[in-house]
Amino acid sequence: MAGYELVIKGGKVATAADTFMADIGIRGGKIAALGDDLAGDRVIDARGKLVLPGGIDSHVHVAQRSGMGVDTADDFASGSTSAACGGTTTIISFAAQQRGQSLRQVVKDYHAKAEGQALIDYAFHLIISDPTEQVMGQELPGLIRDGYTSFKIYTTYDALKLTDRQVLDVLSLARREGAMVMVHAENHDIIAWLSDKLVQAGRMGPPSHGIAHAAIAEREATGRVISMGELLDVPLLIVHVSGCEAIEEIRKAKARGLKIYGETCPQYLFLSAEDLEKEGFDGAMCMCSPPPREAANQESVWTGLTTGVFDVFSSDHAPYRFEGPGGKVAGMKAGGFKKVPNGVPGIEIRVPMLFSEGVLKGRIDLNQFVALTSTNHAKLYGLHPRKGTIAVGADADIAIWDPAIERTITHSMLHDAMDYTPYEGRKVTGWPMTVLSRGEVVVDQGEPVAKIGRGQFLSCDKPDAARPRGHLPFTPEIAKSILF
Ligand code: DUC
Ligand code: ZN
Ligand code: ZN
Repeated sequence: MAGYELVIKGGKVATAADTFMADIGIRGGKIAALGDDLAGDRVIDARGKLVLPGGIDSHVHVAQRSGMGVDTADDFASGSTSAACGGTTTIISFAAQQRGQSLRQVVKDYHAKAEGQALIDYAFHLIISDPTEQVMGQELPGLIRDGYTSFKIYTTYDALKLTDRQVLDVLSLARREGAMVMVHAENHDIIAWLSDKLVQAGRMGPPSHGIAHAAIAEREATGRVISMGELLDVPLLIVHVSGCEAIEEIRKAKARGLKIYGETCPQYLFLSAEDLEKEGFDGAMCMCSPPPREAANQESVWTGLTTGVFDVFSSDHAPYRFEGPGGKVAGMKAGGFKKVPNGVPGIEIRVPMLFSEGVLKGRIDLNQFVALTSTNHAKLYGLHPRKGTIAVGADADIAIWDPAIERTITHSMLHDAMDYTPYEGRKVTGWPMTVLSRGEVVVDQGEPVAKIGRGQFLSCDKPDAARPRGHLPFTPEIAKSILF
């Protein structure tokens, strides 16, 4: 069969491994051929353009209620539309358990929020805050087998924090079932102690958030969970890593051969502690956890990206509005920095900002860029090779980039439901002007053109990346009695 439903012609194609000139033939929503002179019913002229796998953003919060009871501004419709307009074709968001809730019910309720709402495909991670016997004995193993193969745990936040003993329970379950464990690693008591002291001293402003969430607290918890992962031989992914101290813990663990993965985000490259010091309440726009560090730290994050300490670059899009009920200003007025919802938006600017500052400025090459924004996410979370690459048989999730277009980021050009962007006024070069999801053009000339609700739920395989190394610090007999 020669003809294709759609051919993307004459573009420069890049994957995580290679860059080459090719036409792409698409049939039935999948990539059917890569070659020269392909003919199709419809043609997209990609001469002078870059043709890349659609981004995968494996850390986004949409249609989620925070521990403080604040709803994200974005639901699946606005969040997925904004993602697509920034070149992302798959998002993975969180079905978040609050204590006392059945995990099965949480997943069911979260599906109801997503059903018929997404523009692009989506999968779920789980958040485990209450590892009861029912959850650990039945619900979680069942959900992992049903395609929810990754979950996030926290070492901080009163409403979410697990004890070290609970972390070990969860890790041993992940090992047995083959799930990927993501960790929010900050030392809870250091943060709580510093916060209380700062409040007692009357230091209620956004900068105190950065001081309380000390880089040392991040380093300590990162090192601690890595030790627990090593003890039980369980791969771990440390999410939203901000400080050079935690980066160093991950680097050392990788150098010792441990399967420890790292994620960082735009806010740690493009924001700094100085942004928390802005006039009035404006500093609250840049409050997230962990917080942006001092400007010099940004270079360590770049080095982590260029040297492979970081496997994935995600947005950690946590869209809490600035104004209005539940917003950041209301939080500041109600009780200062401790009452401000944590998080910054970034789902639409994630890939373009990394392209502009990373690829065009020569810090990372195009193939590293594709790996960090797409391929590695698919591999770490069991979506590869269906997602995250340009190969025969993969879904035709493709972003066609104009590498020379210059744009100035303003909130008004973005498609989320927020009321600000912390990146207002930043100039970028390069933007994914045409985006396809399963062969359908969902973004044309930078604007959404497809129907909300076409996005499909993706069940995830158990990722190879989550398989233990087989190096336990116990004899096989002891391991058997401890772990199975
Ligand atoms: N952790 C996240 O992953 N996102 C937003 C806030 C937080 O603490
Ligand atoms: Zn977190
Ligand atoms: Zn997050």
